[in-house]
Amino acid sequence: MTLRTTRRSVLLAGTAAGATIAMPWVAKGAAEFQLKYANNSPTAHPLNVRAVEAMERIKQETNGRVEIQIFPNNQLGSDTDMLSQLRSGAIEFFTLSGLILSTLVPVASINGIGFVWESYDKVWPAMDGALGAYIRAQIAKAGLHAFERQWDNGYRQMTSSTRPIKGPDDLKGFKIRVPPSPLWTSMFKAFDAAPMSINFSEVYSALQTKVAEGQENPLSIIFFAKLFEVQKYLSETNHMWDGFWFLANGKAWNGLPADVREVIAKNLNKSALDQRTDICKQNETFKADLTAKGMEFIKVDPKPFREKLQAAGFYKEWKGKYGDEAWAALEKFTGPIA
Ligand code: X2X
Repeated sequence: MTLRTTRRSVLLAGTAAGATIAMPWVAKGAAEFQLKYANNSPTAHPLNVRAVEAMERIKQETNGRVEIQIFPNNQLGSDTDMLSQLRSGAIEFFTLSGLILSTLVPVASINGIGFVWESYDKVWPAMDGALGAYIRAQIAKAGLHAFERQWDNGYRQMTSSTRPIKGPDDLKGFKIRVPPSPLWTSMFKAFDAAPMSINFSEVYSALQTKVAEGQENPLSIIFFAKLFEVQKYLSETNHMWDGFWFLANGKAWNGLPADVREVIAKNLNKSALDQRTDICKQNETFKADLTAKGMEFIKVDPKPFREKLQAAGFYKEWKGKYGDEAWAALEKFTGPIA
């Protein structure tokens, strides 16, 4: 399927769902640099709200030379499709979970190792510091540019339409959707669950048709993608922390004039920080919001989950895969793992 066809067909679907973003700063044919940015997130999600602000500032500060059009909500296809489009240059920008990016840059999933991040006070110094720099250097080797500041996806929670997940034993044989990434599949296999790799663009329908019983995502995604309509139980597992890298096609990025690059980078990095604050603030009210939508929250003890992963050899296996240097860069911030 060509990009053109994909975009047309999905734009139609997007319009029906009210999922388009008004972009008054985009005037077709006017700007010197007309660029495209795509993502998988609902339009009301802080990722898109803050991206809109960044693109407005970028247009202003470049005196109209740069217009970046946003394609939210999988309008251009799944994460897998959009990653191909980014690599081929069909789109210039894309935000992607590091865990999914690991299909191209293996070390990019390292921050997703389960049950290692005590709090955001540990996460951001790592991702803004040496761990993030290490990952970005590997991303650059794959021909992509990652902006310094990562955007927050969040701490992930497990949900289910069939049975509540209270401890690791409840995951036995559980048909859980996971994003396409070896780390996710490996972790849920270690729990003896039955993980199925499905792109986010297909998650709502996979849950609705009960192809999958459950899934796991941060509260913001569960709320804005309306997963509460097709899921009943929400277990507060905080099992992984996940963030979005704001990525550019390396060739397209390096082809832009230095002054333009500076304005784009400055504004994307600023909006990333604003977006992180939004997620934190909204997390305070999501529990009440999702309960009002009919979800039942379950408090869980993370300890038995972690012990199960350890007993299954999960940490040892992934330390071996990432290598000692990367693992040390992680442990520098999380403290000793396993
Ligand atoms: O696919 C998911 O579950 C999501 C939305 O969290 C990611 O982008 C990894």
